[in-house]
Amino acid sequence: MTDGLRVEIDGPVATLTLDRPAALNALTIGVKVALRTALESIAGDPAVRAVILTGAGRAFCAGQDLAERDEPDAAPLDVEVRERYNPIIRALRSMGQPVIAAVNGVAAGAGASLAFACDLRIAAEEARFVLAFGRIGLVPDSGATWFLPRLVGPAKAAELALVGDAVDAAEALRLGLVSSVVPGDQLLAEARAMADRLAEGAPLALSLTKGALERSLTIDLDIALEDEARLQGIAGASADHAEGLAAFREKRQPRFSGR
Ligand code: T3D
Repeated sequence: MTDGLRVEIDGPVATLTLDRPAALNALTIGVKVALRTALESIAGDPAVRAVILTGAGRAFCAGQDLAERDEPDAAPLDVEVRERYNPIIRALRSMGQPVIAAVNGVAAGAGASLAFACDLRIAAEEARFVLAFGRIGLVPDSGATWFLPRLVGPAKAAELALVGDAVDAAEALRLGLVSSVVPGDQLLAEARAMADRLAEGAPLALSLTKGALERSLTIDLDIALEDEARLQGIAGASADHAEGLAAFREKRQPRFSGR
């Protein structure tokens, strides 16, 4: 536990819990530094094969801790975003392991952005997403303007970002913003079940797939086809592909090593 972030590694799954429930897990400098450090450390740990990001108490994350904004030595916002928020988003997107956001409650401002930057989102029935930036005269940041149109389409993204109404869990499911909605008391078990399934997958193939999906939205079909061919060359030469083929022939579950 460091500065409002709990890091638990249990077998192949790391669970990161934003843990300042009295402030709805709002992001202080300490939490941002701890989160970035944890993500970068996990990215380099091949024993961790899936990650869960969640919040303690009734919120997922209320975004920037607005109390810190009253401090006289607070950094200008462009510096804060560039130096503290953006590296977290880059870490989430560049790490090979899939990351599941277990959205237990309200996700507001950069808290919503954090959830959007994860590979998968499972929501509790109590969850809601609020693009709260406009309410305090700010623009969506931490990737929100990039992720949201890709997740829900440009028209809905414009409505959510400009009007700023909350999206409840049922609406988030309808929009495709989350994969499933479950009762709050089952959220972590569902996220863990999903993480365990991902952890049984071939790590190299999952990592390459994550990268391909990331690139696919900014390249044309010809480039995507060549990208897939290149990645298949890498995956096809891996020990895990050989193991997958052997397991198929022997009618057993594969045991992937990540090589
Ligand atoms: O600034 C920069 O560095 C640039 C980067 C910006 C990125 C951003 O994230 S900007 C957006 C910042 N976040 C917000 O504007 C959200 C502010 N919070 C809310 O709008 C509401 O709290 C929620 C919609 C999230 C939840 O509403 P509700 O009614 O469920 O809870 P509440 O009563 O408003 O809040 C409960 C407590 O949490 C309360 O404290 P208290 O009165 O019980 O002592 C409240 O002050 C505290 N809290 C909620 N959000 C924050 C917060 N404390 C600090 N920072 C917060 N963001």
